[in-house]
Amino acid sequence: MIKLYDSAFSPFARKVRMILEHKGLNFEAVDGLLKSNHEALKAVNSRIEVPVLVDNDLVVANSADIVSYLEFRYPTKPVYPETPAARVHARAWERAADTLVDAILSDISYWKWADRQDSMPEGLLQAARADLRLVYDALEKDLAQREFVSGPLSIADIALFPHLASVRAMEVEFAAHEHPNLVRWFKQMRALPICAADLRRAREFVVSLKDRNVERQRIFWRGDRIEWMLARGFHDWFFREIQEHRVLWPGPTLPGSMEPYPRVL
Ligand SMILES: N[C@@H](CCC(=O)N[C@@H](CS)C(=O)NCC(=O)O)C(=O)O
Repeated sequence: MIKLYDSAFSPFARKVRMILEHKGLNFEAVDGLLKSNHEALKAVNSRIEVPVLVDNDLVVANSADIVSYLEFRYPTKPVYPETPAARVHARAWERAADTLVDAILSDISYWKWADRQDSMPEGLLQAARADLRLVYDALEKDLAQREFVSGPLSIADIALFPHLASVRAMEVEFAAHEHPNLVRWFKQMRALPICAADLRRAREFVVSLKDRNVERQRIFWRGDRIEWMLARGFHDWFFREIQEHRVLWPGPTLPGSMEPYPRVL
């Protein structure tokens, strides 16, 4: 029995859920970011982050590690490419999606969903546009030669999709006159059943956000998102966030003991 601590709002959880669906695996999804599920999530991941995958008594946290576990344990319909070069390329894109694209898009998203009265610091959106352009240019180059980012459909495409699906809403979109192959790729991805289902869940989540008991007062910050904010010069803004108690930090986390995890749900 597979259980996924999920959230339709988390690009990392969305990546894992799409891979479970791609592989045709049965699983139960629990919204781990609902406040009512925090204790259950904390019992399997003391960082209190989604996604976490529980496969019988085995707990796997961190999306890239979950994907790697799923590839090893359920190898049918692989998402890691076969050739060494393509595999390295696809994993590098997964990492770029997880650490760079996520950081930029998260850091400009707070004024869209968090419960706050201020507006985005001046220059932040421009910094996001400049850095995302580098991403779009690199993808355009790769996609000029291939149907998907690393050849056949792979972890690269699935990791990038949830992020790139939000760029229009975040006002940092790419366009056909500059990035025609990227636009072609996005349309092709959007039509895949796993992506169409993902978009439906994400839209439903956004529409019902105000009625959901999720944290919207304080923002959960961690490594890459802080790095991008500081590296782009918004340290004063960030330190004010800390001083004004609008920051939540992840808990410390260590590998489990290889014992069965505590059953909470
Ligand atoms: N490195 C982790 C990152 C996961 C992550 O950042 N999860 C966020 C949602 S996107 C989270 O659970 N944050 C806790 C919160 O928002 O309360 C992974 O790849 O799984």
